[in-house]
Amino acid sequence: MKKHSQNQDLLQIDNFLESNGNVEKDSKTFEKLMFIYSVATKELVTKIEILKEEFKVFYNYDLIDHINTRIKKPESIIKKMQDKKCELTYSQMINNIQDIAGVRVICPLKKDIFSIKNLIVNLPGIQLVKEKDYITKPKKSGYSSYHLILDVPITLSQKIMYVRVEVQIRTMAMDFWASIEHKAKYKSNGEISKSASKELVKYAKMINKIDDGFIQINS
Ligand code: 0O2
Repeated sequence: MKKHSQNQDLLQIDNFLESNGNVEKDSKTFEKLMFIYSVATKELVTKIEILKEEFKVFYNYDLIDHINTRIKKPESIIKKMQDKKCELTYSQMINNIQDIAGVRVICPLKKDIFSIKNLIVNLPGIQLVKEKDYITKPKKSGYSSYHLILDVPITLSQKIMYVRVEVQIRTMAMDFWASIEHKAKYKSNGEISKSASKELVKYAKMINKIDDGFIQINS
């Protein structure tokens, strides 16, 4: 069977998307594209919510604590395109920015991250594009999370199309760290001091120990 790709699908809707047109954040085209990305997050979140409920009802198990979604802000999309040295066209945006639609799945225990990941990639219709395991190998910053880049099918009145969504899966403790670190970076315009970075790496390691300890307590 022919594999769908979000790029083909989105770039083909030329009746409203001039794919080589310049990205203009206040335009109708931008608004329509963001709508399509938001539909994809809704479709995926509904499926993940059902998995969460299924584990609760059938196994009395809290596999997932909660799920967040966000659509990347226009300014952040444009900044990321500039950082990646992309031309500011819609086709470049669709092809190069993988996390316009973002879903975050937060779970109590570290061991469940891999189960959740397997459940998500095996959802019917979902296509796995790329995965990044920052759990087994955290980033230099200390950041720990499992990332999936997926193509998610959505149904509009005229057609089914595949839309790219980034999923981040991590524990509540890892999420706490990521949120504090993100705020610290934001406050200092992305540049945190060497000593603060060192502290953050130290805290990330402590959080990893706590996550391992929680698995022992719960086994
Ligand atoms: P925001 O504000 O969350 O939107 P790629 O093109 O996919 O190869 P990218 O997107 O840098 O490159 O991939 P990566 O490293 O997987 O990062 C994707 C997202 O993960 C980031 O999006 C962050 O949300 C999160 N992330 C990655 N590294 C860190 C980190 O060190 N600290 C924190 N707090 N989050 C991180 P954005 O666009 O950077 O940011």
